[in-house]
Amino acid sequence: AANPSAQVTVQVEGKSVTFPTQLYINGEWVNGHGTPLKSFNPATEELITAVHTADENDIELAVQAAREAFETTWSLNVAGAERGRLLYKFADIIEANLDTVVALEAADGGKPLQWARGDLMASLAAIRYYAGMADKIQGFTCEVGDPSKSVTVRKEPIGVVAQIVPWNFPVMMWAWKIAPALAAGCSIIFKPAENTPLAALYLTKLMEQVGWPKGAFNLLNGTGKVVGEPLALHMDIDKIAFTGSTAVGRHISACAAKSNLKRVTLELGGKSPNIVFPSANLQEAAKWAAFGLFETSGQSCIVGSRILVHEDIYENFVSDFVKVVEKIRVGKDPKAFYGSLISKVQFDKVLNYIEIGKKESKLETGGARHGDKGYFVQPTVFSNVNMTHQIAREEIFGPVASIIKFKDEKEAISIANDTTYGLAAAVHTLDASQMARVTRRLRAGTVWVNQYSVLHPNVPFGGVRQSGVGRELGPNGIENYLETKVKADD
Ligand code: TXE
Repeated sequence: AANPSAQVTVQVEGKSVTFPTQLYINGEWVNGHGTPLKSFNPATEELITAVHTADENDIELAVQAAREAFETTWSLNVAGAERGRLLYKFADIIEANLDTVVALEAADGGKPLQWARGDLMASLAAIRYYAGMADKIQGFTCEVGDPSKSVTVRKEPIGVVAQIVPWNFPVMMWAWKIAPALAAGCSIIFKPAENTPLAALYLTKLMEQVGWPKGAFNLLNGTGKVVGEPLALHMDIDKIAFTGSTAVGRHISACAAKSNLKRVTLELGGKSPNIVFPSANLQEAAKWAAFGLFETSGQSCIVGSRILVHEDIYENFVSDFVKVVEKIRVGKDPKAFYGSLISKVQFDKVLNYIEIGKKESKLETGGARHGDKGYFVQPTVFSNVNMTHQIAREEIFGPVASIIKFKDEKEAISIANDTTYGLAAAVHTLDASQMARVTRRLRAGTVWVNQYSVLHPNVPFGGVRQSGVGRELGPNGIENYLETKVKADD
């Protein structure tokens, strides 16, 4: 297929938006030589636009540009305070164009506008957090036995980094990745998900107003196979940061090992437990359980898709929870709590899990498509689920809750940890000693207490076990982009 024009004007969420569709390499918009990608609005199933994609040679040019910038005009040649200033300036420019980015994000991902706006605010917070950190990267000196000598331990940017993100939070995942890397002084080759390329194109256009040295940031669209994998295998990329499925994360890790042992950070899938004990405020627990599962149509890595409930309160909780869930509004209007799934593929996958669930357990509510246009799925709740069921073991990535009964604290912990994942978990209890015992034993990167899905830019986020490697956000987020160098004088 022929490439789309270099710049397009599209109608999204009632707004007319103009942005480039090309690749951004070495500070210039250039044609891609790969097969163009089509981006659809999953809420309407309509084509928004096609975008250029990279081929092998385009990837090579981007890596060379990133390397050249790293060695000459960027990284150690630019003071931390200046790197921070650029990021603050960028955040201000994004904020001045917020409505446009929100509209693109909402249309490309099928989200209600107010949720896209929330994602944007969180993204700005992350950019500003790392802007403030750019001039606070510190090493130390220490004596080395001989009191007349000492060594200096410095933190230096890792080098050229590739960043690959998924489609569920296109702008937020972009911000979590580019902000710490640019604050650290790395140069970047960024690849959006093939389903959601639009916001990154527009944001890159805004980025040009800031004045980064050319080559510090490069944007390549394309599929995982054609663009993602060559980045993971590239001999001159020093680090790869990935968010996506566990299967692809494992593959990226293998590619890194097989090529140049580039550093790898991974943020992968989950099957997070949300445990409700009898002492909890059940109404509150039901609300948090619904919030923590149905946000973004259940297409979030942290969703509490296994709701574990004590047998004494099981019946009551199920009935409270179903009442809350039946009030959830699905759609794209301002009152909607969640929008459509991202694609036909995900829609079919989720509906298939729902059919499996109907055979394995008891359907309490939902269980079908919502409406007849767009990939919307009703909020769906299954009870009488146990850990032999497929819907309790596999990541569904849709608005589907499994409610599992437990008899005591020990069994709750054992069911909660009976997964290969370990991204998040939550405990609902008003018993302080139980809270302490259970949070300590849960194998997860984040354990919420009497809440769910609450993230902050200054708090590390990531998974244990097969949910990932490393942490984003907080001070850990910038460490991912730094190496330690020792200077030992004679
Ligand atoms: O993810 P992929 P998909 C889970 C969720 C979902 C399932 C499939 O369960 O249903 O994964 O979604 C790039 N080398 N999550 O297929 O394939 C790809 O281009 C390098 C959880 O969309 O992992 C995209 O940019 N890169 C998750 C990114 O990986 C490759 C969010 C994610 O796509 C590649 C998304 C390859 N060989 C899905 N293959 C979360 N943690 O939130 C693909 N990619």
